Amino acid sequence: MSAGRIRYNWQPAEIRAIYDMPLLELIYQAASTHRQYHDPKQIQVCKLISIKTGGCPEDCSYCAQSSRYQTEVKPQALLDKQTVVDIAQTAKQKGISRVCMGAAWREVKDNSQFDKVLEMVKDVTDMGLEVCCTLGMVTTDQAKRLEAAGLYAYNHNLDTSSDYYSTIITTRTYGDRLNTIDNVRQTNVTVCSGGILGLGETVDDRVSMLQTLSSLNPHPESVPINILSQVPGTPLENQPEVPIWEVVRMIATARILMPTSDVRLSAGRARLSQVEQALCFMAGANSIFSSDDNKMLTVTTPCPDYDADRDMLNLLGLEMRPPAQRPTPVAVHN
Ligand code: SAM
Ligand code: DTB
Ligand code: SF4
Repeated sequence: MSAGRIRYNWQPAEIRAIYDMPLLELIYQAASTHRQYHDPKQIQVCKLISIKTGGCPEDCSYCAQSSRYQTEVKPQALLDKQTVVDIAQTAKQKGISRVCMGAAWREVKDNSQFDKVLEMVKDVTDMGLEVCCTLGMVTTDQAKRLEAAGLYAYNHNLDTSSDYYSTIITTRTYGDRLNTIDNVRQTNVTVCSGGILGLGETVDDRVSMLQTLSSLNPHPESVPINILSQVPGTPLENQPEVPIWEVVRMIATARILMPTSDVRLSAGRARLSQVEQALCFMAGANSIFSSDDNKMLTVTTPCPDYDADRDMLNLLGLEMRPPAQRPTPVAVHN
């Protein structure tokens, strides 16, 4: 294997061979690749803000915010700008360098709500933070408006393989997802796209998703790996827990395939011990989400606390990465 070379043509058999490597060899190779492109002492700590919670018309089988399922999430109106700025200010004081604003929307509509989101993006960007938005599908024109407001990243996950997608979501297609990612790529906004472990997918589905992500040129600058949070009331409420070894294999494989990307240990981290998280960092994860309200986007999914995370990073000799200077994505051809 040519560890560390940037490639856009990884084949399923090659990816499967990486994923199935003896575990310690896999971690060693991922850790080596990680060190070629990143400072391994640095972890980016991000804060999620659910700017518009619940009532979503999509039917994503894992999601607490879909209006199709009875969950403990109560729909709320769009937050006002000052609330968002205050949350971002506290996060900044705690050393957080990136704020991700999520809305439970199928797609962005050109209306006054979008205008308000653009203002939030501008104000939080002006605080010197990296701002990411995850608002559902966007057109190229909407991506350009987000770019003009200063947006640093747009999150739009593939979630799983193209084959398994329709088992999990029926209200949109994999092609819709790729199309939005492509629309964001028409701008200088960076792309954040990853998936979820534990939806009932096979290892080959994971391999297929990683192949799709690593065939994007440029690679997504950010690849979140979520562990399913089994939300009561959703069709996936009884899914078994994902073994930690599979989480580590997925992170390590993502790190080897997409060496320059940030690999984010996202939903599901709250149930991992410090030792398990340290293994994920060794395998190439270099970002986490942290919070002061004990939740990721919604109450269904716990998130560790800023102070606990700072203590953990100190214990491991890791440091919080400052906000990035804005890079310009560059296409590289094989
Ligand atoms: N509505 C927008 C969309 O779907 O693109 C943005 C928000 S959505 C909550 C963002 C991502 O969160 C999803 O793509 C999924 O990967 C992740 N997510 C949502 N619910 C989850 C759960 N119960 N467990 C793990 N990850 C979850
Ligand atoms: C991502 O991949 N994970 C984050 C962020 N992108 C938006 C969201 C996780 C959501 C967990 C479910 C919840 O909080 O309801
Ligand atoms: Fe809506 Fe996003 Fe949840 Fe799907 S994942 S139901 S699009 S909020």
